[in-house]
Amino acid sequence: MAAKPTVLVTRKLPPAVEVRLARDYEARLNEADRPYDRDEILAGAEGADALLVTPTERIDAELSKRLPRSVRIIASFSVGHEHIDVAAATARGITVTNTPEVLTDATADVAMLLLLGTARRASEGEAVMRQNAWARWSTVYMLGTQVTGKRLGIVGFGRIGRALAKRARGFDMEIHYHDIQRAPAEIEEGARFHADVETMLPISDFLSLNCPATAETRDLINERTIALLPDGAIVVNTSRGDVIDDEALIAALRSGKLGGAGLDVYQNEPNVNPAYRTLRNTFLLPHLGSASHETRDAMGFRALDNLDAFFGGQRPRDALA
Ligand code: 8YV
Repeated sequence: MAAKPTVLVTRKLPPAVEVRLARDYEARLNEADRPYDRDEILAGAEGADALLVTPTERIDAELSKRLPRSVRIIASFSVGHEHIDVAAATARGITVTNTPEVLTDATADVAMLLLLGTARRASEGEAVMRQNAWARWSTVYMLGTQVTGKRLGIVGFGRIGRALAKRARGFDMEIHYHDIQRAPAEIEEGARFHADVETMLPISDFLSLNCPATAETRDLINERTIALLPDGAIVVNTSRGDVIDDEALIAALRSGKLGGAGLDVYQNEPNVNPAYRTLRNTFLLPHLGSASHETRDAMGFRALDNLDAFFGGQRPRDALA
């Protein structure tokens, strides 16, 4: 029987995924789950056939070049792949894969949670209960914004943006979206397309960011674009922190230009801009978009399916580039 391929696994994976890994591969596991630095990745990759990584590892062009020749595939446990310079890896003859589709519903659920949680001041309400600070009920106590009937602008109408639209329709929201290209009518299901994000912002009572982090989307939410939103608008982000200029968003939350922000992703995670924590009108989660048992297992299995295909001599279904 042929030797099992060796895989450097940079982070701890869900138990069922590690069991399958150990069955089919010579797995170099990270039991302590302490993120590896560049030298540790390089040392661990020595003689390995594959890397199984997450967004906490940055595989940029320089690191790609220094990877041992033995490494032929990098499977990422994520749909986002901005942490890997795919072109540089491809130039080295390394295949790169991600895990699309399996986290669509979980992430759209969290986007809807952020939307509702921010609109209805769930963080503030929860804090009052936990601090035993609820003095009395009143007709005007902790009033929020209702989502029913409001206009939702979705930036990025890919799988997650569409799944959010489906959920928001259940709340009778009016759906608008901006993407590079218009979706077919059967996918739009009445959602209104905006070729320019500038035309969508002024009608977005709620704005959800569901686009990948690229050079084009970096700081998309900035002082200029925030000014285009209706006063009191609510912004939610389940994509990547780099899509938002933190200083501009914080200033708009402070001034009251924006009604609130629901955030699951941040620049420089986990070292989040501390101002977010001090603001009353933020609803904050620690990057939980795909964090359900079912989804994290599915992501791990999808990454393994990609490795299995590759070492079985086929092109993995999620090969990038
Ligand atoms: C995960 C994500 O939390 O898949 C992605 O791109 O951002 C999240 O779903 C994370 O990447 C898991 O590795």
